[in-house]
This record gives sequence, C-alpha cells and structure tokens, in this order.
Amino acid sequence: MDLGAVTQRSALHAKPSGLVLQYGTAGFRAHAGHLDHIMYRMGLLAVLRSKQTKSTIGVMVTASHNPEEDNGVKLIDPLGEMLAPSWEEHATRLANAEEQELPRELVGISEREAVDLQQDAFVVVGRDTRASSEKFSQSVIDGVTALGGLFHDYGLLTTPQLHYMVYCRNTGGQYGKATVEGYYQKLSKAFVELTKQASCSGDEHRTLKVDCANGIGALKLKEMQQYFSQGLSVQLFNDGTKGKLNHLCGADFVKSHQKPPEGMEMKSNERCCSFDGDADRIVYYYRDADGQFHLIDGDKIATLVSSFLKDLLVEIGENFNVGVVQTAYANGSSTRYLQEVMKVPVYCTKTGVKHLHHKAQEFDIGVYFEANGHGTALFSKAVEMKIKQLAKELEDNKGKAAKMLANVIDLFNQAAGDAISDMLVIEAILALKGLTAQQWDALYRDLPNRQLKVKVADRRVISTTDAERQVLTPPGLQEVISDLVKQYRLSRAFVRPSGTEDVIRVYAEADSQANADSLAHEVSLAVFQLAGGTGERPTSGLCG
Ligand code: 16G
Ligand code: MG
Repeated sequence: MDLGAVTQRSALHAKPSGLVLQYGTAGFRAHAGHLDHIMYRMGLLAVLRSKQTKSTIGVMVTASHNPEEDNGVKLIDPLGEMLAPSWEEHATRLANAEEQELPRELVGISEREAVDLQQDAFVVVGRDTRASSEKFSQSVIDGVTALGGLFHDYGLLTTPQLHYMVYCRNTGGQYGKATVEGYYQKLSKAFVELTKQASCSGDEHRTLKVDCANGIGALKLKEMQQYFSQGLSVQLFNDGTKGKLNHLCGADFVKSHQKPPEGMEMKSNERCCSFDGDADRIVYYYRDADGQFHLIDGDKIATLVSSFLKDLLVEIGENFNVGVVQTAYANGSSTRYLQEVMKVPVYCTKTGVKHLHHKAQEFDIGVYFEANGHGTALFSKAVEMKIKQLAKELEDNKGKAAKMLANVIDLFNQAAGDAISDMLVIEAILALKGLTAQQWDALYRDLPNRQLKVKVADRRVISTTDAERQVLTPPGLQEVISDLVKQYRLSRAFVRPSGTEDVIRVYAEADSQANADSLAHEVSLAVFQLAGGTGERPTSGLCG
C-alpha cells in the first residue's frame, strides 16, 4: 500500500476538520459541499473491499430522492448487494479520520479484515444526474487509483443498473452482460416474451405515463424504450429537461404526500407511475372517474407479484417455499390480505433494503417490498434452474406457465429493487391478467394512515425491537403508545429514529383518516415529551 501516494492525493480532497458523517441506511448522504473527501475515501475503501473479497465492487454516487443540492455515495458488494454491516463501520471510521490519521485508519482496516494487499482490485463506478455527481465520481476514481486499483467508469446509471453490473461481473457473465446494452436486452427480451402471451388488449391498456422525478430514470428509460416498445409504450414526464430533480415529483413525493406529482397530466383511469431520483423505487396511481387520486404502493405491488407467482406455481404443480417480506410500514390491510386471503407467510424486518433483501434470500422465492416502493423478487439458484428446465420440458398450459415463470425470473433485477424492472414486471402481469389499475387497487382497501416526524435533541435515545414495532427506550414510551393504540379501532402505531434524517418518525393507522391523524398526533406528543423533543411541540394536522 503506497501510503505516500494516498496522503498526497488526499490533500486534494481534504476533509473539513471536525466534520463527522455516518454511513447510514443507504450510504453517506449530506449537502454536496461536505462530501468530496468522503468520495475519495470511499474509492480507497472500495479497493480494500475488492481485494478482500477478490471481486469487483461498485461505488454509486447518488442521493436518491434527496434534494438536488445533496449528494451521497454507497458501496455495492460482490453479489450486487448492499455493503456488509461490518464494512459500514469501517466506512464511517475512514470518513471521519482527520487527514493525518487517514493512513493509520487504512492500515487498521486492512489488518482487521485480513486484506491481502498483493491482490488486484477492480471497482466500477456509476453516478446519477446531479450537478455535483460527475466531479464526485472523479474523486472516487482518484481514491481507487491512489491505492493502485483498476476501475471502469459507467458514467450515468440508475442505482439498480450498477447493482446489476456488479452482479454480472462477479458471476462471470452468467447473470447477464455487464453493459447497459446487456441490461436493456436481458430485461426487454423477457418482457416481450411474457407479454406476447397476453391475449390482445386495447392500445390504451398498454400505455403508461411515467414521472421520472427529473432524474436518471428518464435518460435510461428513453434509451431503453425502443427495446420493449412491442409490448408497452411509455410517456415520460418530469424527464429532467425543465424541472428540478425530485422537486414536487418522484416516488417519494407521491407516496409521502399521497398526491400526484406536478408536471404530469392525468386523465381519469389512466395508469401512471413515479420513479424516485435514482430509479430504485416505483409507485403507481390513478384518478378515478370522480377525479379522486388513488395510490398503489409497494405493498400492493408485493401482493400483485406474489399472487401472480403463486398462480403459476400451482399451474406447474411445484410447491416452492414462497415468502413475502415487509417492514412495519406495510399497511395492515396488506399484511392481512397476504396472510388470510392468499395464505402466504409474511415476515417483517427493520426498515432498509439490506434487511429485507437478506430475509428474502431465505426462501425458494422471496418477494420483498417496502411500502415506499423499493423491492424485488429473489429466486434461489435451484428454483431458477428447475423452472428453466421445466420451461423446456413441459407442454400445453403447464409449459406456458413455466415459460412465464422463467421470463419473470429474468425480468426481475435480482440484485436490488429496480423501478424500470419492477415497472415491466407489473405491466406484464396486468396485461397477462387483463387487469386495470382500478381492479388491481381493489384487491384490498388500505387502512388510513399518517406519518409524522418529531425533532428531538438526540434521536439515539429511542431504541426499538421487534422489527421496529416496539420501543425499548426511553422507558415508559411504549406503554403510552400501547395505551393510545387501544383507544382506536383497527389501529397500530410505532416510532423509530430515521436512518437518513435527524428526526424521529411516527407512523399510525386506524379505521378512519381522522383517527389515524389523531393517533399519530398523540404519539408525536408522547415522543416529544418522553424523548427530549426540541423546537415547537407537534401541532395536529402537520404532515411529515
Ligand atoms: C433509505 C433506504 C430505504 C428506507 C429509507 C428509510 C436503501 C437503499 N434505502 O432510503 O430502504 O426505506 O432509507 O428512511 O436501503 P428513514 O430511515 O429516513 O425513514
Ligand atoms: Mg432511491
């Protein structure tokens, strides 16, 4: 390790002294003005991780749905997964080391992780469309080369595309070709094959309006649409040519405000969807004949997907172990529907993709979605092989079902939730089942819910258990929440410290919107009182 070169180059990416940042749920995120040293150091760390795992590692420069002025970075592990938790700690330590401590910190990490420094390192880099991202990806590359690593810069990519590239490269191309073209071809081929089997439906049925959050999703969807146009035509809005990234649009905006994005014309009963800023989340929605807006979130996507998969498995007579993974944010109606009507086992994990992804890997087929629209379906290698073999052997309806399953496996991004891939899966299922958005939405009715946030002096005072559904500390808070919940029908409430913002998040649901609002408000007051609230006391009617 040429520590001289590392230190010398680091001076060009000097850390503002005293600045402390943490590798959170989705990597580092902060105002872009604070991040240059982080980018350089994540380049360094990616080299160490690559040497240790003897694999290609990804570094994605993005801050997803955050405002344009922010940016962020995260590392992608060999199978396209989120960085292992022990390395998140290394990332935080490395990010916060003052300039003169940097070499010692690097040596420390290499020793603790038994990194073979003679090993080659290869890092792939991608970035979103933020103004600061290009320069930042250059800083990442500076870090990679300072430690003698080799790299490939993919330039502009959606986050899930970079996950896909990493996965392809580390499986010797078995998963697919590690190029943007390879991604487009793999997904589009599976999609077109699938939709060919749909009985002819009207043109209007196959048109989808897509709000691209003025982000990278617009560029990539524009490039890709010619590949799948046989099966679907997309109309792009908020494509980045006029509006600001994530401003009054995108999946996060639509989900949290429960209203349509600006910049999209919606006629009644038109099927619409929104991506977030780095295209790893998707939510659907429509307006009914009375002009009322209806959101179809990640929970309903999970339900649509798992019911489709289950039907096909019944058809081919295979009894694979299927599980659905959600978080505490999943609407109670969705959990009840999955368990009681569809009879699929449902599991709850902590918030954050890595938790859901790992749980989903325990099943033959694991479907995971956060209510906010991040998710995918994972198929074990054995199941994939079996289904692909059945697709060749079986005939008639069974053969048709097996072929559909084989294509669905190829269409899902197995490395990460992916707005483009999920969109194509959903569109294929709706076409095959002949469902409109309204019919899909009518599977079950969401319980009214409300999310709020409360500012406290130190959000670490709140700790949780039971997949964030119960509070452990501060003492007494859980009892108050449980008492409040008892006062409402069909109610549920929980609080947790955010992993991406300096706030406590509050979630409540109940039999009516007024009751959900009131429960959320009362829980916020309890948090404010018992967990050291700062600023103004929460007032009712505030939407977080
Ligand atoms: C990040 C997570 C997302 C989670 C959200 C929660 C990834 C790739 N993304 O965006 O899964 O739902 O954080 O945010 O893990 P919060 O902790 O601020 O509520
Ligand atoms: Mg995102």
